[in-house]
Amino acid sequence: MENKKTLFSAVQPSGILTIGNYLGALKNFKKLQDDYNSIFALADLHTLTVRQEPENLRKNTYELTALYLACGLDPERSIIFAQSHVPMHAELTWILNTVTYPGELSRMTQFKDKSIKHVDNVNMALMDYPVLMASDILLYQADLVPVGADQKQHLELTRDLAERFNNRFGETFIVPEPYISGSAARIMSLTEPDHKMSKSDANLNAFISMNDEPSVIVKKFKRAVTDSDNKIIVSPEKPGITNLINIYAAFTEKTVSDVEKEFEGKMYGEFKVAVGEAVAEVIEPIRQEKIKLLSDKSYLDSVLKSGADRAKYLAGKTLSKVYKKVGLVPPVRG
Ligand code: ATP
Ligand code: LTN
Repeated sequence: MENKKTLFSAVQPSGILTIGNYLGALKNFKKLQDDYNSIFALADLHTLTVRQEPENLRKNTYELTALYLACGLDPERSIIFAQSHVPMHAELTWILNTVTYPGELSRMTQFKDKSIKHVDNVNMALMDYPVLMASDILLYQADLVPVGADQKQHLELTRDLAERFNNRFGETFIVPEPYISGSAARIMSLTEPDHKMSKSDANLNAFISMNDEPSVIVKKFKRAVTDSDNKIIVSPEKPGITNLINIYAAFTEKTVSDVEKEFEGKMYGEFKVAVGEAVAEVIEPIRQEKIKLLSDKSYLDSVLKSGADRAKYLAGKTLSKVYKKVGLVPPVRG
């Protein structure tokens, strides 16, 4: 590893990603990967916290691997791997569970939301989700963790657990910093702009998937919910149009105020088409590249294999240190 700080992040292979995931996470992964020793996981164990069709989970795992690569993550420069291929994640979770209190987990917003959404399957792993996430991050001694705004609370818990462990057993973990980027960190639904855009939304018009073709993207933006006046400005009273401005600004790399100026006096209809076209222009080459990559599963397997080998080496070092600190007798070698 080069003498740089370490970056870790992960995404769940729980479905086809949306432009929310792209702007909140993947786009920043690419931007930051060269400035850090970068490690990107597919959080497949996290995905099991809600019911999955096994066949879909397998398919989505390859989809996400291909998407990582299509978005510009480079397996030569960054470590790309599946969480379940590196057993230390589950092992460190057990140890961190010993310094985590149930009350801390039951008040997590995501746990409360998902408990309502999956009322027939509120399982222990769903509650323990943030501890597995803390293990992901702390195993690699990560300094920086790029995520969307919805993950901020989990990052705070990670920091608390790292500090608590360090206080109890002596300096062991680096306490990581979140990286949450501005107005693109929380992209909202196109049909209910007061809700987060989510890949698991039952209404397909609520989100733009990374698999949507250009004509579909433009059509969905034309239908996006806005308000009845015609001012293209950011305002808390205008969540729909604010969301579209944020999306347009992020995809064209313009500032929000430049976008407001660009569309001053224009009609919503014209603006919505411009947003759709700007999004499609970025997404379409990624989609094409992903299709190409998906046709070579053995290449994707080889990327995950070499990523897991490198990840295991780093994770093993931290886990040995942790086991020693808590007083577990190391196994005799040979
Ligand atoms: P689900 O919608 O199925 O609950 P999710 O998309 O929220 O899942 P992940 O796939 O694990 O969950 O999210 C991956 C990354 O995308 C995380 O960093 C998350 O913060 C970010 N993200 C998710 N939704 C949005 C959004 N609407 N806007 C910005 N970032 C987002
Ligand atoms: N819970 C995250 C995905 C995730 C993650 C991580 C993100 C799992 N482990 C470690 C950053 C660091 C989510 O985005 N829903």
